[in-house]
Amino acid sequence: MRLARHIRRRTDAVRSFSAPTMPVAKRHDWLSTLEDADVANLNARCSKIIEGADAKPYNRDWMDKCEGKARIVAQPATTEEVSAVLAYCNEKRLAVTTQGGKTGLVGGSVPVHDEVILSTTRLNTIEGLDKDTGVVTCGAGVVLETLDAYLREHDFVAPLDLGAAGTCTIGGNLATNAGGVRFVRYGSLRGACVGLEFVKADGTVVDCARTSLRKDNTGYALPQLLIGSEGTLGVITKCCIACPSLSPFVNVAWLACNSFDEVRKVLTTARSTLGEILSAVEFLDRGALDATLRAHPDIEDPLETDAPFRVLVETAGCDATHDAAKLERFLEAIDVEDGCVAPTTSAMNALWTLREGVSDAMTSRGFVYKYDVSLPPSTLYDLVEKTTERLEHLDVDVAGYGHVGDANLHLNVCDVTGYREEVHALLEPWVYEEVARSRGSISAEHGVGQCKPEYLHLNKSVEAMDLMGSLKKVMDPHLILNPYKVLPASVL
Ligand code: FAD
Ligand code: 2HG
Ligand code: ZN
Repeated sequence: MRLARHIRRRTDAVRSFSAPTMPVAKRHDWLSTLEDADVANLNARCSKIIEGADAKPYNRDWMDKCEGKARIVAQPATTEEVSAVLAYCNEKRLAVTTQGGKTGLVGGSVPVHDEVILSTTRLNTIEGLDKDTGVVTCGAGVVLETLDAYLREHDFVAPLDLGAAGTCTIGGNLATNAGGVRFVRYGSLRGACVGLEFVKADGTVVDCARTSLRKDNTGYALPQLLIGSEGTLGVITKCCIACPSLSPFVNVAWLACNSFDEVRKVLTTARSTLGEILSAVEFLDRGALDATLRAHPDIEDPLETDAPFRVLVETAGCDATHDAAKLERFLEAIDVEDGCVAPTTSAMNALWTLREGVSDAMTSRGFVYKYDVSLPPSTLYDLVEKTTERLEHLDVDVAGYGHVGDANLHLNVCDVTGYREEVHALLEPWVYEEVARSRGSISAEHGVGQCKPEYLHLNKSVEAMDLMGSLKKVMDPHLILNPYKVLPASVL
């Protein structure tokens, strides 16, 4: 029993710049083009403006798939500067893309054309923690791992955790309503966020972050509008997040399963035997495991079996003896091919690296088509099998992994030869239509970004999409905020 924390290296956000980019939406003709006079005006309003070659890395996304052509990056240090930048851009009809850690996986954080990039990374002050309520107040640009480290010093933890924690920002997490590996324990960030300060497109600062109260039912929940809005409704500048207490005793079990049904049984048994100490249930298939093992030659799979699935079950509790007894009961109750419990903190970290390293391993190997879907648990893995069959004649790697505890599958198809129209056409819209046929969601946790607006109708009714368009026009009448993202042009 030990106090554990897996440490991630910083996600390398700048890759080779050599992969081809995806097809993009046509530029809106109502938006202006940035002139030299605008740059001078923005320089007067914002304490840091990045220009020219230095702006290039901010234009290319983490996956090396999407590239914009922004001339400048505004990096405000205060809410007032954010407000001044937006007020100016709104008046001049200059489009703005807000960017946090740029780890988003749907091309939401980079411009599509020549939008001004508004980087939040200097809004990185942690204002404080209310130890009575567990509510932490901080700037939107605080890196998730930094926030979590701060909280741990005070015996609290962030209510979410994900593989990009060393780079992503809490503002980006909120803007995408990120899920991650603790969702099964702490639920959605929507529940944890008790206050937000945000800036509307016209520069108005809306302060709903004045309190660290956990309960406040005074009318419309405005922060909820911003959560998951992916930079299309406003810029989040500050947040108040209710954080759980630290559960210091952590265990990680690594199990080999022969079928996806076996994986599902592990999940139900974990829920019933581990109860409140269950803190993660993740799975990988053979394709994902091979990719991550290849990328981490220093790490060995402790299980020698060829069984096609691995499940990572983590517990985190406050009483080492009680936790050990529960874990024992869980291990006795499951029927799997093989399994082990990590004997040391470094062994735990290695297992987490195998799981969280899959995304990076796939992306480093070639061009990756990524699908992040929710499906009914009983048919969750069928999509991976059908995809493998559909692409059998092509030389591509298919991997299925994800947050099985939340019925969230990540389907990755990697083509080492680069982007191929033929592969793309076989995958889309087919994958999204398959998901819709199974009554799943085409975006479980990554959002819509620039990759999926044209498929939004598969999850939203006409009336719901129209209302989304109306809300957009109320919040951002000149449609300058993150254009070409989330909403299809048809509802604007
Ligand atoms: P960015 O990528 O910079 O931006 C994402 C979106 O939010 C953009 O649309 C942007 O315009 C908007 N935005 C950013 N900041 C603000 C703000 N302050 N105000 C308004 N809009 C804003 N996601 C998960 O949900 N679960 C996972 O388990 C997970 N694992 C990942 C693992 C890896 C290795 C990587 C690379 C990514 C992973 N992601 C995961 C995706 C990504 O990390 C999350 O979506 C994260 O929340 C994005 O945060 P960011 O600061 O990098 O935001
Ligand atoms: C994960 O859970 C992330 O590892 C990334 O959400 C998934 O890259 C992906 O497809
Ligand atoms: Zn994920």
